[in-house]
Amino acid sequence: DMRYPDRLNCGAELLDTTIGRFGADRTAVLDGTRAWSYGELREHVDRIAHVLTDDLGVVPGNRVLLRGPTTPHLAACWLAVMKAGAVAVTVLAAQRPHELATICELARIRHALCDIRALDDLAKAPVASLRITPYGGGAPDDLLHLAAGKPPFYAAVATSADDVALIAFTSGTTGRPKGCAHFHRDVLAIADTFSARVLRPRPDDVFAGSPPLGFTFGLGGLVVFPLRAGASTLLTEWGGPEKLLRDVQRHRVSVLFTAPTAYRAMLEGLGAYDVSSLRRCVSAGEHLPAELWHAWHEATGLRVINGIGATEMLHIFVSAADDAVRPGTTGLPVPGFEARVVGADGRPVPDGEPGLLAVRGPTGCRYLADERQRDYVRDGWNLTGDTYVRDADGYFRFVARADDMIVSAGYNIAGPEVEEALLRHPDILEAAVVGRPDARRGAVVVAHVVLREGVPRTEETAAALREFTKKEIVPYKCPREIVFLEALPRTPTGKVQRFRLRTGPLQ
Ligand code: 3SK
Repeated sequence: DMRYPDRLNCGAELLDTTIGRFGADRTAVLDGTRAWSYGELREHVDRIAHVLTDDLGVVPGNRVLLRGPTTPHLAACWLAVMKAGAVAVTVLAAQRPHELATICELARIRHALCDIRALDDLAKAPVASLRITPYGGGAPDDLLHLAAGKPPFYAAVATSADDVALIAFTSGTTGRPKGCAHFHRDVLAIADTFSARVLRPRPDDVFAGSPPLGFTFGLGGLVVFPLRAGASTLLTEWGGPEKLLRDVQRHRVSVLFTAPTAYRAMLEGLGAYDVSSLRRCVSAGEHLPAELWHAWHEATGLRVINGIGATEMLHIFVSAADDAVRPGTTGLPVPGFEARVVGADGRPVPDGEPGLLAVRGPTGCRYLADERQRDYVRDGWNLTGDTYVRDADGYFRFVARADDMIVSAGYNIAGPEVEEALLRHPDILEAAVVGRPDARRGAVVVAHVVLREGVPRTEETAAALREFTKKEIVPYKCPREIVFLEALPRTPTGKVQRFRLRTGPLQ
């Protein structure tokens, strides 16, 4: 049941209510050198909340920018903003001064809490009257120094369940950034749907993963879900797949959140680590090919929980776990959500036919003043921009991002299907397939591939790969051209930017 009381503060729920349920002594957060119990985390949060209201003059509804690598302090700042009834706008480390300025302007930000290591670009952002409070530098005006002098208890502001708790920015894989507003009840709803019903964490779980807290995949998976469940969470900066494997071994991580690219990369080094503590592995952010699901299953015995989420929906809304997993599909609507596949007219198409994925549930898209709201939400259904098929058994199967369908000589070709075929070849690490504009055919299929180390980037290799795909899929879908790249172009949240590949060689 997704009904919450009218007065609801998600920060108080995640801390005070969790402490009421599980006690204050369990470990809440760790970072490799220290661990805070739930009681200690609450003290840090409450002292920071005092600084926000008493010293900085933040009032409920004010938007507060948060910027820094993933650390327990960043999570504490986020929770303090929640308890103070303000609105958290967490940005990615990769965002540069001009993007930060756009975000500050769109979200009308006047206050920022910034890790001392991420200060430079924010200080350079051309924003009028932005008050930046640094943390982690030890100076007398440092947030943590000010917090140390505050009382250890703060009574959370009695926000309404429908007050905005956070604004998450997305620019998708291209385009102007859009701010997505989410309420206090939305933050709890993602824990009470996907996490409680599909992931099913336990208080003795240790969470870890790669997505930053400025990406709602990371905020949910590494802060909201573990705290709602009374579990522990490792909050460290992303240091690559090898470091993640080391962390899993060292901290006996049991719940892992990351994207397909990292699962693929971790497979390479898996043999050198003890990952027997893992019991749940979540993959989202991009399509998880069946072949990768099977490879991870073979190597670890674990059934990856695939899912599709969106910044507009806050978190995952189609997924499946355990025996319900059908490799190669995304899964079923998460309990609490409804999903269907519709045509351009918004009406459902028959099972087995491709169309646009439409979803509705306790969360939904609320762009800050943006005309694109009308494209995203139609008749109460959120259109995510993904082409899907619903199989006869009700499972949702990813076809392509709607923008990534290739129309070549009258044929409809889904880039990801060609990518999956290429990825079955042992020499290929990553692949991105796009339609390059072509006067005669409309578009031609071009594959961009990253080869495994040591495989020569020669015309012979390209010819062998083309021959290989002809045995895997019908010839009209096979790449006409194969381009070798060192790495695929990606957004700061790790999604492949196929639009950058469409127009020719990368700049
Ligand atoms: O955008 C995504 O891919 C995503 C996936 C899972 C949860 C949240 C998000 C934003």
